[in-house]
Amino acid sequence: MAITDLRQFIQLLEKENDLLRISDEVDLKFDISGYIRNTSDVEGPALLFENVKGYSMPVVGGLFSSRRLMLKAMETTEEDAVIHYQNAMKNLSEPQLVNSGPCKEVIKLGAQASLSDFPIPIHSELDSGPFITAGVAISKDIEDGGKNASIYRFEQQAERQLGVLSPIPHHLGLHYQKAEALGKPLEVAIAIGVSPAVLICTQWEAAYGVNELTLAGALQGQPLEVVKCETVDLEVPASAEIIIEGLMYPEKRQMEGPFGEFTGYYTSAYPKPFLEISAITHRKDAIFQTALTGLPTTDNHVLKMIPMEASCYAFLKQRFPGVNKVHFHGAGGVGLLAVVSIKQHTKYEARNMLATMISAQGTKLVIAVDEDVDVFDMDKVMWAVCTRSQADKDLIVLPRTAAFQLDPSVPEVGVTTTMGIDATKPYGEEFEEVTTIPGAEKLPDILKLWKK
Ligand SMILES: Cc1cc2nc3c(=O)[nH]c(=O)nc-3n(C[C@H](O)[C@H](O)[C@H](O)COP(=O)(O)O)c2cc1C
Ligand SMILES: [Mn+2]
Repeated sequence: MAITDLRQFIQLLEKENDLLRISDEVDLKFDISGYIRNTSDVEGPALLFENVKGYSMPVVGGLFSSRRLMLKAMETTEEDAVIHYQNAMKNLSEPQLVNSGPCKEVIKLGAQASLSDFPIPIHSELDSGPFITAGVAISKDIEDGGKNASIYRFEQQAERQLGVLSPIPHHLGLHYQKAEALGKPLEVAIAIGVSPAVLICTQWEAAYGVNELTLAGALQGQPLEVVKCETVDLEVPASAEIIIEGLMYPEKRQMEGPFGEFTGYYTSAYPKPFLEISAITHRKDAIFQTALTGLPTTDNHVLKMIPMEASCYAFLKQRFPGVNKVHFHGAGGVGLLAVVSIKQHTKYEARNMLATMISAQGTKLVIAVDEDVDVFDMDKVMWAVCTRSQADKDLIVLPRTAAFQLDPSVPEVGVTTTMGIDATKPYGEEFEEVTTIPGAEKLPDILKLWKK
């Protein structure tokens, strides 16, 4: 069954005992993010907060707090996830325009619209205020109409004002830059509480001008239904819980931040553009969705993993057919740490692959392992590093390359050093035998026995 809205995903999680309802009263300030922090750290259930202090609207969060939940959202398995995502990228489908949808049950225009109606959480200690963290911003190029849909953080600055972080070359930032250069306001709509496919499609690193929403239909196995907005010329997912519409005017800035980011550190405050809200529409019994960002691993990291792995796998496979699996580990936040398993066909093939990754991909640490090592199991990856590599011959260091902006360890802005560790067995040489226990995999599942 295709999941086409947030509620169906919540139902699925509840049915599979992966949703916990929190009926104790929670405060918007730190309680919701605290609970999500804790469930993220134990790869626990997604959370539905039914009793948010001062609000009748529930909040759902942590829906992507672990890879297990992400796989459920994609209705796939670990084995098939990357292929599933790649197949979807090959079968894009235009969103289907429909006349109306649940997101139009309540329509509030102009001064009727207010962010105070919505339980927007405050996440980390030094955050400047409440942030919408699971909103998909939809906008288009003011000249050629090319569309974009992606997740950006939005700071609640006033009743009808949201600060926007979309630094160039991110596409909302480019849309705004173009509109501003022409002295015109940019129309933006933000969809909150959408089908998992809509959130996941936004993490596809699609080229400028490509509408990420064309991937959502392919991911969810049926066309994405969209409706026209009330006050801006944009189309938004019909089944969304909440839609915020507004304009980003040229030459206007306000201080935004700090905010606890996915690096595990705060990004500091500086003046940024903002959205002036022209309308809010929502379901009658809307559910507000939030996502945690912060010290790995959080929703923010998990949402990016499979899309990044799918792109990187396709890139590496062209040049290195022996590449088996690619995993971007959350600790690298997500782009800075990758593990690649490879079946080598020539001596030093893994080294060539590492050199490619640490230069072309800008990943700070890439570890190559043999096919018998599970790239998702860091214990086994580190075992391979400790028992199959020697630093004097298996470490590749590439000094002075372009840096990921938010890495606080860089010696100067924009500059970093990347490295690769070849933890594969030497090609074509005898190596020690790995210990195994014959038939262990055929014995009854311990966890199932234990739970009985
Ligand atoms: C939960 C979450 C929050 C994010 N917040 C931001 C943000 O505030 N600003 C930003 O530029 N990118 C943010 N991103 C990353 C972008 O969504 C991602 O890089 C996307 O591919 C950019 O799309 P674009 O190339 O269309 O701009 C976030 C991602 C996730 C999963
Ligand atoms: Mn884009």
